[in-house]
Amino acid sequence: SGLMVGKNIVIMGVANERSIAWGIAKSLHEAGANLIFTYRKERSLQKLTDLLQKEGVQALDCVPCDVAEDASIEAAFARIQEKAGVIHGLVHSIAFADKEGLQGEFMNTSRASYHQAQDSSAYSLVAVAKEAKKLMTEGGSIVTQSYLGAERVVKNYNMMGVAKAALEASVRYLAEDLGKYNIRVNAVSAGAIRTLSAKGVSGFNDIMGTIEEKAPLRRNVDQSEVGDATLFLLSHLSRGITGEVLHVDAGYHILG
Ligand code: 0WD
Repeated sequence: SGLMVGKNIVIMGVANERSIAWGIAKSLHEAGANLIFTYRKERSLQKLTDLLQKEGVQALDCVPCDVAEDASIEAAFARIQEKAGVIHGLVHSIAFADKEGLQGEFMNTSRASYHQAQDSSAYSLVAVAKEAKKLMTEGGSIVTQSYLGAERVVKNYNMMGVAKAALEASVRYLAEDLGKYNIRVNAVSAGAIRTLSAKGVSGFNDIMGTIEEKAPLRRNVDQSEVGDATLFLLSHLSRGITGEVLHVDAGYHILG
């Protein structure tokens, strides 16, 4: 469909072909959007370049951005402004936690790991929203990626669950701040998907097995389903929705 023709969308967080952000990129590309990517590691740029070529996607630009550094965020958005002028959407698909923090008891989380998880996974949305707003002069839509561990205790998810809770609260506060500029802010809460980041979560296979057995749809979700839901939240079709957390998890979250 041509749902996103003429729309410039920034996608942050493609590390490889399994990344949720890459599933989102494919949905947006099919809908006709112009895409701008940001990456952190050089390795990710290489993967991204290969993926774009393989899929025949012509990106407007691929821009380095480490969301842990304000200067990096500012430089990235200055370059995006030069290339695109106006942007209409932003996809934040970024999180980081050290592996030691994703096992055992939450109580043992160190101050340093806790701060790093909050900074990379929750504050980063606030920091990029502020820069994106300056380029969203025709209104816009910002979508981030969350997880059930924000709402419930999910074994081993620990401080990342606390960071996702902060992320979802940030979505609501940003939605209030930015609504007057016709900029919407929402989150997708995705089910478990095998990606590079997921490798860091202990017991991830068990989680996927439980979902397959118990979720209303009796299966896990994939990147294309998260991609299509994110496309909806970025598009005109969701124009009445802001401050929302949309579960794309085969219904798993409704279970007691
Ligand atoms: O089951 C899952 N995989 C779920 C993931 C279920 C529900 C939610 N999510 C969330 C994650 O928590 C994250 O917020 O989706 C988002 C994307 O995760 P993913 O697709 O599972 O993970 P991955 O493919 O590893 O991409 C994460 C990217 C990586 O890119 P780079 O270029 O750095 O390799 O986030 C990046 C991470 O490194 N990232 C950063 N990017 C810029 N600056 C930073 C940073 N400081 N820290 C991490």
